[in-house]
Amino acid sequence: MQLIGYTQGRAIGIAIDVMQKNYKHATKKEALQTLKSVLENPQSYLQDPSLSKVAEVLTGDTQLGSYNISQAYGGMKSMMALVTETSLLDPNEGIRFRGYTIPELREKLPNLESCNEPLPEGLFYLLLLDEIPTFKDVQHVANVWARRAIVPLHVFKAIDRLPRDTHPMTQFSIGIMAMQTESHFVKAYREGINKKEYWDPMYEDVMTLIARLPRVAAYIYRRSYKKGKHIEPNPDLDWSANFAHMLGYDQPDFYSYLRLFLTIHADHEGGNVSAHATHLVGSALSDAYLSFASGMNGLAGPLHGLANQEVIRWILEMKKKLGNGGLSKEEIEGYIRQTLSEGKVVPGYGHAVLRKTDPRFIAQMEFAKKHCPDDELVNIVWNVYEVAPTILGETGKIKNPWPNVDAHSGSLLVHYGLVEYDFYTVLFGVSRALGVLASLVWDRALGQGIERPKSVTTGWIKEFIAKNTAKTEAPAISTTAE
Ligand code: NMX
Ligand code: MLT
Repeated sequence: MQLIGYTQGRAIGIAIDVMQKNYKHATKKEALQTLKSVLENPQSYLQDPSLSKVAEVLTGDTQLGSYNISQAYGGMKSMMALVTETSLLDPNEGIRFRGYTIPELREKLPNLESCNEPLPEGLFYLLLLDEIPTFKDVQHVANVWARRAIVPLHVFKAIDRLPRDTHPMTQFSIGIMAMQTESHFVKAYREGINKKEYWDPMYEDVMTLIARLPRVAAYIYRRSYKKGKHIEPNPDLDWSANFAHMLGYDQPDFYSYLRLFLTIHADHEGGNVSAHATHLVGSALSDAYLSFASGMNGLAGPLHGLANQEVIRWILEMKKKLGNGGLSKEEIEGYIRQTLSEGKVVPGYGHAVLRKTDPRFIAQMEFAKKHCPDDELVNIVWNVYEVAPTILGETGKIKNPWPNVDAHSGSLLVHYGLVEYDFYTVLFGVSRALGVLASLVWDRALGQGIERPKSVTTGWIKEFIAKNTAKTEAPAISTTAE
């Protein structure tokens, strides 16, 4: 039953506007200046009265979609109610970052001579500016992040107050929150900044926050698992390799894998829990630190980012139960059926939007085929992939029986020696910062409003059904802005 038709005048306006805009740089000499000048354009574009089409959709009430009661109870799946510029997810094809698929990005984004995988610095540039960067552009971003990477001492002290066995994602969230003392946005707001300028201190916070995340993450890893023996950053390395170095993994192949990992996990349009939480909290004009920490608290859920640790835990438990020898496909099948019969999910499988194998899974499978085709855990992951979709499909209720990004990452991390699987979601979080924080800058640049959907009670819905049994569409309550 249709509950309420809804309109998205302002949201559509922003989307069309951004899609039509051609952001071209005046100069590439000073990266920060360039980024800022590009970001300055959207507001003036939006406010140009000669652009009647934009003005029309901004004030218009064009219907974007409709939805039903089951969606209101079931997590708002498929409801188009958000505008996120940085990426778009097609159920069958998978993610496109600013229009580019993952294979295209592996081809087009700049990389180092020593490595075929893209530099995530370049992906961030693309997400922020909607333009494939040159190698020089990527160097600019890398330099800005390297300059801003020093983490204030009180952040480490805040983390150190927690018991050492605190889950790494909890430590990560607290570390991010502790960095909020440095927020430019908070200071600018207190000083009475004009709302048209919000994007500027937000951009500054975003660049500083991303610059510092690998250090905070590596600190948590070394504190939790390596007796607090920390490793100083190496400023000569790129963002990913330096992160790997601070974690304690200096193999060139691991550098490559981390570059790929940090690129492919960065964004998955706006409705996933971590992106939506960041956007939602940011809509109250909470700064980048508060907003991103909220996103990370969502990522820490087992149905979302924590699934990458759950996959390895599930595989290791299967190995323990069935013996440490090679696992036959029949044994794996039996274990999947047992997991389902115990009312548990098979981690790494299924998706709220995707209806095919996740291209992020495929990218990692390709990487593994090239770098470690004989690895035992990697082969178990591939064997699970051969049998799980059929079994999950047979249940008749799982909408997507195919693997998602989390089904593969853990096996590669174990391959390179990073076996402490409780840490895996922190790696996901460092990557996710690139997408959700680029989006947060755009949220402020485009003046997106405070998020405040209407909620009703079950009693209200029962009454609504009673009154409208014969109707398919009924505007029983107004959804226009209060
Ligand atoms: N194993 C067992 N049951 C599943 C699975 C799975 N992998 N996937 C979905 N189902 C169940 C689901 O729990 C639901 O059961 P019920 O009706 O009893 O509540 C039913 O199938 C229908 O669910 P869907 O509509 O197919 O999926 P939904 O959109 O609700 O959830 C996920 C999507 C991703 C939360 C779900 O597929 C899942 O729990 N997967 C395992 C956890 C996982 O891998 N999460 C990572 C997602 C990617 N990420 O990084 O965030
Ligand atoms: C993600 O990367 O955020 C996950 O695949 C979950 C989602 O898109 O809902």
